[in-house]
Amino acid sequence: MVSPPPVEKLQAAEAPLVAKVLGPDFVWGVSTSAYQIEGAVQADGRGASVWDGFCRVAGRIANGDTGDEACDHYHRYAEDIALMQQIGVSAYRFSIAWPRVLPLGRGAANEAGLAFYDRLVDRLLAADIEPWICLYHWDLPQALQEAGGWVNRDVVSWFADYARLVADRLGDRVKRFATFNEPSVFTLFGYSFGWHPPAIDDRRSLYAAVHHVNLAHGAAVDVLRARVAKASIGAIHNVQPSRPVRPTAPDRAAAAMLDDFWNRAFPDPQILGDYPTSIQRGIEPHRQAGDMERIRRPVDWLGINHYSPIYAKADPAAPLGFAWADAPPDVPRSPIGWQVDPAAFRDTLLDAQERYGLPIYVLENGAGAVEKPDAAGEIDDRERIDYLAQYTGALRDAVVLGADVRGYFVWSLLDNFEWGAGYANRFGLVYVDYPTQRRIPKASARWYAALIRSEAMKVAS
Ligand code: GCO
Repeated sequence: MVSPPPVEKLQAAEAPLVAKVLGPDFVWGVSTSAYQIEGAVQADGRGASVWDGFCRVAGRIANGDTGDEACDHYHRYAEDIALMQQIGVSAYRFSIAWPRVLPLGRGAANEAGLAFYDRLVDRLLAADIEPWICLYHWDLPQALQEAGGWVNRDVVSWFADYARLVADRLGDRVKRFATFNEPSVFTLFGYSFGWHPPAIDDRRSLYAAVHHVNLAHGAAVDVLRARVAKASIGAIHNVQPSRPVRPTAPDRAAAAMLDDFWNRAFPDPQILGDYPTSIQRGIEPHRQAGDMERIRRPVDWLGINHYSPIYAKADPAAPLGFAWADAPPDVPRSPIGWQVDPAAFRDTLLDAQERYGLPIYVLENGAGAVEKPDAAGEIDDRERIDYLAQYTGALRDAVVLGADVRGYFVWSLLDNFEWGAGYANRFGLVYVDYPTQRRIPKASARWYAALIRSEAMKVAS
């Protein structure tokens, strides 16, 4: 087991002056997800997830990478928690691997899988780091996919039963729960674009999945509210301005459709009580009496993931009439080419505050890069620091302008399995040398540690 670097190695880099006091209760965290970091996919009774199989379909994942080992967090969680302590975060958002605790997705629970999350939560609490659990970060048990997955309305009860198992096991120590991570991503990419499992392109299945995920969210909220004392519940949505790639009427219509789907198809019914108009017709065949009340269950906060604006172009042949487009060539970009636009982040927070009226936690923000240690064995990730400085500055500006933002979680603690990009794109504050599983804190880890300390030393104005 490689020991983490001594604390003095995490000396504060020059932390930017954070002019706006975010207050002593502001939550500074880091985020990960089960399939992207745990590895140990065959260990201790874990069942298969849809991603285990998807990674084995030729051409789906860069370099033929899989999450089989990932960051081996299943075995190295204590070391990773020590790194969180050194950075100084007060919260850690992670996801439960559904097939690790219910190998077939329903029926018999896996005690060894539950015991892992017991150990993880207990170690976090001992380190004075608040656990934030996300129930679903895309790793549906394969056995449930074979029973229809998100297209089968029975999935609502399967998910509620899974939520109950987690609530009863961990709810005495964990109060922060998210039902889903980025439902618009895994439904659109899984049932239209073919970039995620089950990689089908079928409009009816897409809308069925959308509606059943929303129903599952509502059912899980009810379970968590009933079984976890003082539960603080939300869902995590990717919220990003949708822009036409060209100033033409067809592309503007495509961007509006992508906006409705990407940004509204889940938070609107969950918080406001109905789907955007453009979505409603597709949902109709799957909607039953009382469904909208089953979906709109009281939540305590809105989780927002944000990286950059997104772009659409008209595509009449596509099931939803739009196709994904790259940002225009002349915009500032992160090292992996995502647009850098902190003003869009500020405005996203303000718009979300106005539309939904809930406390906001930013549960993912960060910058990817293709990087490796320099001759001295360090990773001087200046571009990531620059991105994080701009975006935390934009968050501060949004707060000054009235957004009730109460926390910020960097994606991610560790370099990890970046879905279709495999391990090529690195988002971590900490570098992972996969062949040895050695962790190397990057300059951005020191920068973030300094930012947190500079904030903590301030007194709320
Ligand atoms: C997402 C997912 C993360 C990604 C991260 C970088 O937002 O796509 O929640 O799993 O790894 O966003 O793409």
